[in-house]
Amino acid sequence: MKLGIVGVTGMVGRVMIDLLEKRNFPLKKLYLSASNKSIGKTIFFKKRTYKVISIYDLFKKKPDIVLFSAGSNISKEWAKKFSDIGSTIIDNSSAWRMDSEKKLIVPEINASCLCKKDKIIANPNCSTIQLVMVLFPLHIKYIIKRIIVSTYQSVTGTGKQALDQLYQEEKGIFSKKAYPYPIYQNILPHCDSFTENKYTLEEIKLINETKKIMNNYNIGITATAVRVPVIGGHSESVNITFEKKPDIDCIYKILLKIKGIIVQDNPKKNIYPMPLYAHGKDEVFVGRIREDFSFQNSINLWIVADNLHKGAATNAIQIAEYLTQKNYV
Ligand code: 11C
Repeated sequence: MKLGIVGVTGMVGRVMIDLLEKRNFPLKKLYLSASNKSIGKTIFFKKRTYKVISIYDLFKKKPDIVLFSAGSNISKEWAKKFSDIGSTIIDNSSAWRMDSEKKLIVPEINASCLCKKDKIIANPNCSTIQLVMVLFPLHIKYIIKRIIVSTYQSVTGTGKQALDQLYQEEKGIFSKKAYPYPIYQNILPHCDSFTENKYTLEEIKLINETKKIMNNYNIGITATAVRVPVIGGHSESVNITFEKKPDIDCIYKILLKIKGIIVQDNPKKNIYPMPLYAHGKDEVFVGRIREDFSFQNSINLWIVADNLHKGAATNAIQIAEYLTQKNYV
């Protein structure tokens, strides 16, 4: 397998490298590419050094799989060029997610819809992935009618500049590098840009991508996405209304069986998911599972995951692993 990464020096790209090594992904060749300012930098992988190359040079290598994580402009410009020469692209940007001809994949839910012909595959937004991981198995059992989700998102979702802003503000240096206001000791009800309808793009992604992955456009979803001064992962408070009456014990049993989900829910011992513990992990953590006594057939729960892991790099590499196992590349 000849695999390339576009955007290797970004926060997600770095995690991709770590995971390829940790998961012992079957590689014959690895090509690492990034923007002009990073060309020539050295990256360690399995005790070897790799030089960062340009996307043009990566293109010339004709990789079998390319993991794109360099923003939607680069994906729009390059993904088709790569697919035309036979590469399969797993794209971590929003460029292709809502394209009706491209599949939006969370392997635990819908990898089985992939086939050899899929040359550009979209990796969902981080806050969507952790949400659907928990929602989908519950939807199969009880049929979801409506979801109200409020997110508490790590600054790592914005990128290195946001992390710098947080660290600088901790030292008393205010620079507005990534956000219009301080993020240290503050929270911003604002992730990504605002749209005409007063929702942010992050909220719209959560709504549209969830429906597409669950292949159900009847579910009502509303979202408020909030940035918090946290680095370990995204958290989500979720209120779910089902068609059928849910049983809390049964919900535990369902979620305990899902690979990739860890239930952390013991109020007597103060056990619940937190970004501090999700940090660096590949799983999605769920807890605070309880009945909503104010509305019929409804529950509340709390989901946390490291947005750079399952929310981005882990999910992309799981897709690559699936394609490899199925001989689709
Ligand atoms: C955030 N979810 O936390 C975003 C980052 O569409 O892949 C990822 C944006 C995307 O700000």
